[in-house]
Amino acid sequence: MRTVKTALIGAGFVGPHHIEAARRLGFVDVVAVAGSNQASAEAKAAKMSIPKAYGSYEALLDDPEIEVIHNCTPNDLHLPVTMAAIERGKHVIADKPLALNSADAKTMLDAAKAKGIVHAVTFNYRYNPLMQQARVMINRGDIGKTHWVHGCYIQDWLLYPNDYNWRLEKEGGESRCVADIGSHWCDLAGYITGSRIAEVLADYTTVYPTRQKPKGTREAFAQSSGNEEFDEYPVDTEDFASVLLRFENGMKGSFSVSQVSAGHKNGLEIEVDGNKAAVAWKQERPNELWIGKRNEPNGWMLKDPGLLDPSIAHYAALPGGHGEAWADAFRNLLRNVYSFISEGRSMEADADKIEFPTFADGHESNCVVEAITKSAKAGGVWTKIAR
Ligand code: SOE
Repeated sequence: MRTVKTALIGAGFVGPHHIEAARRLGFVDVVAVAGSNQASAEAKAAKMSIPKAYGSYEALLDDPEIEVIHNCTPNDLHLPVTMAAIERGKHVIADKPLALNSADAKTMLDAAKAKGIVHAVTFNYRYNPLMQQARVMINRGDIGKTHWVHGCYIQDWLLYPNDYNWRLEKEGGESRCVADIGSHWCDLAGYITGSRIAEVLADYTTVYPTRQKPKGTREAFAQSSGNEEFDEYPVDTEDFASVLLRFENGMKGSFSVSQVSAGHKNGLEIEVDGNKAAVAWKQERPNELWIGKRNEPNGWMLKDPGLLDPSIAHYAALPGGHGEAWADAFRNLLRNVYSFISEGRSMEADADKIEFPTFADGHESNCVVEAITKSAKAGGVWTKIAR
C-alpha cells in the first residue's frame, strides 16, 4: 500500500483520535498539524510527535507534501477550512457535522466533486463490527419487514451550568445537541436500515438559559475546576430533544438526545424492530448485539469474526472475547478512506468501491438536522426533509 501523507487541522477532543486511528493503519504518515497560532501548533505537534507545526490552516494547506487533511475544527470553521483544502486539491476527512447548515454542506459537496478530491465525513459508529453485522441481517431479511427504529444518544458532560464548550456558542450553529450527536444517531439509523428519513417532528428543551463561560477555552468532556472566573453567557440551543421520524420506506422512528443526563457518558443506543425479530446495540457495550425473538429465547451475538457475516468479518480485527470499541471503529472507517486514496481511486469512476460516508452523507445529515430544528422552532410540527 502506498504511504499517504496527511495532516491535522484542529486538535481539540477528537483531532488526536483521528491521528491515532490513522497511524494504526501502517501506511499513513502524519506530517503536520495546524493550530490557531504557532505556539499552540508547536505544543500540539510535540505532544503528538508530528514533525511540522503551522500557526494557521492556510500555511499548512500550502505544504505540497500534504495530500490529505483532517478537518477537526469547531463547526464555524468547517466551511472555510474545507473549501481552502479543496481549492488546493487536498483530500478532506471532515468531522461531523459537515457544515453549520445544508447550504454550506452543498457548497462543500459540489466543490469536492468538481475538484475530484476524495471527501469523507466521520460517522464512525457505522464501523463497529456489530453495526455492520446488524446492517447485513436487516438487509438480508433476518428480522423481517422493519417497522420501527428507536433509541437514544445521551451524555452528561454538559449537565452543570458551569460545564462549557464552544458548541454552546452562537458560532456553533442553530442546533447543538441534535447537530452534535443526533446527527450520529440519524446517520446510523438510515445506514443500517437502508432507508432515508422523509419527515420529522421534534421538541427541544434548553435547561439552562445561561451558562458560566470560563475566561479560557475548554474541550468536550473537560470538567470545570470549580474556581475559574467566568461570564454569564446566554444560550438558546437544545440541551436535550425528542424526535419522531417517518422514513421513505414507511418505517417509523423515534429517538432522544441529551447532554444533560447524569450518569450517561456516551450512551448511543439503537434498536430496529421487524415483523419477525429485532436487533439492538449499545455503544457502551459494543461487543454485544441483542437479538429479540417472539417464540424462542432472545439471543446475544458477541463480536467474533467467526460469527460475523463473511462480507463484513474484516471489521473485527481480534478474535472473540477480545473487546473492540470506539477507537477500533474509527480505525475501520479511516482504513476504508485511506485505502481508497492509497489505491488512487476516483470518487466518480470507483463510486461502487466507496465504503465510507462522503460529503453527500454529510449534506444529508445537515438537511435532517435542519428539518428537526425547524420543526422544534415551529412548536413541533411534521416537517419534510428539504434536500
Ligand atoms: C461530544 O458530544 C462528542 O465528542 C461528539 O462530538 C462526538 O461526535 C461523539 O462521538 C462523542 O461525543
